[in-house]
Formats: sequence, structure tokens, C-alpha cells
Amino acid sequence: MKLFAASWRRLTLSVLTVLLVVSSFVVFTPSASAETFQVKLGTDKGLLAFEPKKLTVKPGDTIEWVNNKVPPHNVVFDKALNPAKSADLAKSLSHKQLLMSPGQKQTTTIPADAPAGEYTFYCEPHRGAGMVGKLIVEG
Ligand SMILES: [Cu+2]
Repeated sequence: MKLFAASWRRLTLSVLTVLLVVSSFVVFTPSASAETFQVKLGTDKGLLAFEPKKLTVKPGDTIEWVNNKVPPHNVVFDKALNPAKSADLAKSLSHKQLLMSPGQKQTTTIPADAPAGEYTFYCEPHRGAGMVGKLIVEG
């Protein structure tokens, strides 16, 4: 019985050690929480719009822009309509190059130091048709 108690204690100890190691991994790996969101350029129904047109993200998250219907499209962040009113920040998030064929992709990763707030982006060829979107960056 004594032997059983000793080995039981040893087993409990090793299980606790494993739990501790695993849980510290979860806590100290910040990149594990970064997400990737997909935004379609041109809706499935062929409308000149982003889908979704409003998206909430956190710094470190990535947006994957997928050329979908009725190209050409691009993604330009408004230099006046972002929390910092920063032309440099807007430029770093934008993809000015026109995407011509369906399925083409571009990605934008929100920098860790991006200020929280509302960012407006649009597609240059279709801005007048209402192809405008909003990105909410959470603090
Ligand atoms: Cu467009």
C-alpha cells in the first residue's frame, strides 16, 4: 500500500508538471491569438462592394483580400479617415496595384502599434459606385 501511495504521488507530480508546461505555453504565445480574416472584392452576386464591408480586428490580425467578381479592384486606405490621420499608415495598409483576375490575393497585417479606431478603405475604380469599407481596430 505504501508502494502504491508513492507511485501515485509520483504520477500526480508528473501530471501537474505537464499541465504547468502546457499552460505556460498558452499564456506566453501571443501569436496564437492572431487571426486571419477574408474580405472578398466584389460580392458573390456580382455587386461592386467589399464582402464583408465592415470588419473588426485587433493589432496583429491579418486581412486577406481576395479578388472575387467584377474586377479590376484594389484596396486603398483613406489617408484622412484613420485614427492617426496618417498618410504613411494608410499607404502601408493599402494595395494600390489593381487585381485583374479572380482569385488573386493580397494581405494586410495590422501593425502592433496601429492606433485603435475606425479606418476607411475603398476601391479606386469603384469608389464612386460605393465600393467602400470600414475596418474597426480594437485597442
Ligand atoms: Cu472595385
